[in-house]
Amino acid sequence: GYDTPYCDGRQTIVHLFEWKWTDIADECERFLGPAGFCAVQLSPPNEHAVIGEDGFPWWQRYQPVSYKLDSRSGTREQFIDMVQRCNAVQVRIIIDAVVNHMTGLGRSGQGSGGSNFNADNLDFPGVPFSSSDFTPREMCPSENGQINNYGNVEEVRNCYLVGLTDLYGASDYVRQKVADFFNDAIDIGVMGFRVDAAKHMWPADLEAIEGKTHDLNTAAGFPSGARPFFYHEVIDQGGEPITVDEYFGVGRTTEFRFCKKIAWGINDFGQLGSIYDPGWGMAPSDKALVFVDNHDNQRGHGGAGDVLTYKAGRDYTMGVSFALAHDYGFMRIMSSYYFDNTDVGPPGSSNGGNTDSPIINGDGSCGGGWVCEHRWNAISKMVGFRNAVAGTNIANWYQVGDNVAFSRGDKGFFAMSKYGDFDMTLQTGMPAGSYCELISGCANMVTVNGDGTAQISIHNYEEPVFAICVACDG
Ligand code: ARE
Ligand code: CA
Repeated sequence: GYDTPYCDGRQTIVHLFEWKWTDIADECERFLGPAGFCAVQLSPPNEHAVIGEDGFPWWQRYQPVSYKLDSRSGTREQFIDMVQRCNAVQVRIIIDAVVNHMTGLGRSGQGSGGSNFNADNLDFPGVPFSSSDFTPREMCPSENGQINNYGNVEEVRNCYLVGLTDLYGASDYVRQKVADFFNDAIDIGVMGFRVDAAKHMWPADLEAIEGKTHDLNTAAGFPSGARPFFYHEVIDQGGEPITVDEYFGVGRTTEFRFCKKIAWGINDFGQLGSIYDPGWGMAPSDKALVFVDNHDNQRGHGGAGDVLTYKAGRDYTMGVSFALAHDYGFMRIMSSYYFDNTDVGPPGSSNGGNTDSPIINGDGSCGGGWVCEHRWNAISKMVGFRNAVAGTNIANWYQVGDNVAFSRGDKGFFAMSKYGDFDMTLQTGMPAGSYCELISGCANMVTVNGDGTAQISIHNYEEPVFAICVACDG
């Protein structure tokens, strides 16, 4: 099905937001492969508007001009090289696919790949798309042609999202052009797609597009007959008529309630026990793509409010570590650049020039304006933990006050103490033995007794997290 990633058991996607392809290829080889990441989610790889008057913001990438693989992150040649080098170290590539719309009204000129376009004339010769490929005006019930009311399903799917020219997904020609774009990427060796603004597309149109896609490329190491992996950006926090379950037939859905649940749970550990709340309509585990924050809600765009970001420091470490230890959903980690201005693009981009590469410091952290949450010590170690305990469920739950602990079957045990001060003998559910504590890099060893109990100690304010597992390399 479309909800299955092919990662040889690896369990975590990292969104390398606005990274260049050459840097991603390096990062796959020097870090992501060895650390056990499943895949990288890219910023949109296709040709986009270049919006100098707003300082070349990150969001220009969400205004497509054509499906040429030529973007701020790099050329088609660099894209192919990245896919091959990442696949070679078992790290798969996932495209951020912006296929609900083209650029915003009022925009014209040349895109990042040199194609001309004129949005007001609905003219995108680089595809080509022309006026008949956009949703007919009479199908949009709103007065100004824009989405104003999220309570009206026709409006959400047939009108213009923040002025973005809306593609007519019922048209076979449009479906084929989108499928051609997907197939080009699949044939290069890409594993899957995050479908941007999928809430604004009819599920039947997505199903038709997916039906036209190739199987994954066996030459890139995928099993024969494997279908591409899809997750759909559907912001459903209750209270609107469009719900995530409408998309379960076409892949996974982004679960935005998880972001809030994690933020609330870190604030009050008493709420950590109900992170997955089916009563709130949250997607079941095998349909949910989960994350603590994303590129929108970390900066006050779609679905913001009550989310932890890198700016929360140790609270963020706790939130992401807990999410990685948990058994709910398929996990995506955000990897950001520092920002104050919520429009600003990646380091180096504001003069229109090239994006700066991250600097890798001697201690493994990033510099040059890049946060690299995926390299934070506890977070990267917990990626290994999640792989080691895959397939097990939470057991031996303990939560009292500001401390929480649980096992993952008999494969691993996790604990977290809000103020980094915890000593207790707990049932780990694990086989007797001596285990390396992962977060400390094996500086601390832990003895599990014959009855499964162990003395669990946390004395680290900055990284108040503890993890042991059978079959983790430490
Ligand atoms: C920019 C300018 C606009 C301008 C437009 C067209 O900011 O002022 O009108 O260009 O010229 C991103 C940015 C937008 C940006 C856009 C295009 O966030 O600011 O617009 O790129 O450059 C809704 C959608 C959801 C969407 C969020 C942001 O449902 O799909 O809005 N998220 C995705 C991406 C974004 C991206 C787009 C879609 C567009 O992840 O990065 O936009 O490709 C409630 C509803 C949600 C709604 C939310 C916000 O929570 O439930 O459904 O999310 O409000 O309105
Ligand atoms: Ca639409």
